[in-house]
Amino acid sequence: MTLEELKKEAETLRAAWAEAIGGAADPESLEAVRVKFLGRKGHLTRLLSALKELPPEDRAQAGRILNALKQEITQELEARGRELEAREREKRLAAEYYDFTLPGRWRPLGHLHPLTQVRLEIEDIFMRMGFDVASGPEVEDDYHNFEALNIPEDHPARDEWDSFYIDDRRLLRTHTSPVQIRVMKSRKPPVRIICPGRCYRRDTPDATHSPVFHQVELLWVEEGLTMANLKWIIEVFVQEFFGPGYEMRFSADFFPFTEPSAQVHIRRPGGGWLEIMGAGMVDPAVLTEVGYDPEKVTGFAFGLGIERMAMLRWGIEDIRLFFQNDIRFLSQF
Ligand code: 2NM
Repeated sequence: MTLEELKKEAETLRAAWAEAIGGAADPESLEAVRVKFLGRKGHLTRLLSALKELPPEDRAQAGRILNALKQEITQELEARGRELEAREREKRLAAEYYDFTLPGRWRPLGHLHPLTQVRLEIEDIFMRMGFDVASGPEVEDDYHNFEALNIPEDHPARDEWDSFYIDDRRLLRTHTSPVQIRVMKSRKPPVRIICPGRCYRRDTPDATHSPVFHQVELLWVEEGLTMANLKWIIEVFVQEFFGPGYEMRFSADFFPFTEPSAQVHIRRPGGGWLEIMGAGMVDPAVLTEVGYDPEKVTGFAFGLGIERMAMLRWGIEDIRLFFQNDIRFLSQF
C-alpha cells in the first residue's frame, strides 16, 4: 500500500464514519458503530496495521493522519454518546413524570340515608344514658300491637292506627310499642330500652304522612320513676339533638297506653312551638298485662317520628322526599 492509497482509504473511512454516526439513534447502535470503527477488528485498526506495509519515510505522516482521524472519531463518538444519553434521560423523565400539585380524581362516594343518620344519632344519645336498643318483628299480631297496649278490639282509638292487615290476626305494626311489650314480658324491671324501627299506617300520602315511616320509642320501668324523670330525659335529649337554648312545654294528651299522657313541644326564643313527641306514664293496665306489679314499679315512655326529627333539623317540608330516592335530594345530607 502506498501513502496515497492510505490517504484515500482514510477519506473513505471518514465518509463512512460520518454516515454511520448520523444513523446511530440510540446508545446500543452507537456502541455497534464504535466497535465497527475502533474495535479490535474495526476499520481503523485495520488501517493502522497497514502502516508497516508503507515505506518507512511515509509512516510518520500516515501515522499522524490516522491518529488525527482516530481522535476525531473518538471525540465525535463521545459527543454523540452524551447527546443520545441526554435524549434517553429526557424520554424517561417524561414517562415518569408525576405532578403532585394536580388535584386528586373525584370518586363518587355514598353515604347514609338522612333517616339512618338521625336514627343512629338518637340511638347514640340514649345509649350514652344507659338505654339498650331493642328490635322486634314488623309483622305483628293483634295482641302485641293493640290488646296488650290497652287498645281493645272495639275501642274507638283503634281508628287512629288504621292498619295494614295480612289476615284476621296479623298486621304490619303501626308503632314500635309491641317491641316494648315483648321486652317487658321477657325481662324483669328495671327495663331501660329504646325501640327504633319501621312502622306502617294506612294513611294517604301527603306532605306530613307516609304509609311507611320510622319511630323511636323509649321505655323506662323501675321503682320510683315519676313524670319528673321523664321530663329530664326529654330535656337532655332535646339539648343533645337540637342544641342549647330550647324551651320545652308539656300539654295534656291522650293515649290508651299511658296515664297521664302528654304531647311535648319545643321552642327556640323568638320561634314557634314545634310538637316533637307524645309521652306519658305507662298505664297500670299495661304493666299488669306484662306481669309487672304497678304497685311496685312505675314506668314512662315516649314515641317520636324519625322523619319529623329529620324534617325539623334540616327544614324539610315534605316527608315523601325521604322515600323517593332522588339522588339530588339525598346527596344534600
Ligand atoms: C307514644 C307516646 C306515649 C309508648 C308506651 C309504650 C308501652 F309499651 F310502654 F306501653 N310504648 N310506647 C308510648 C307512650 C308511645 O308514642 C307517641
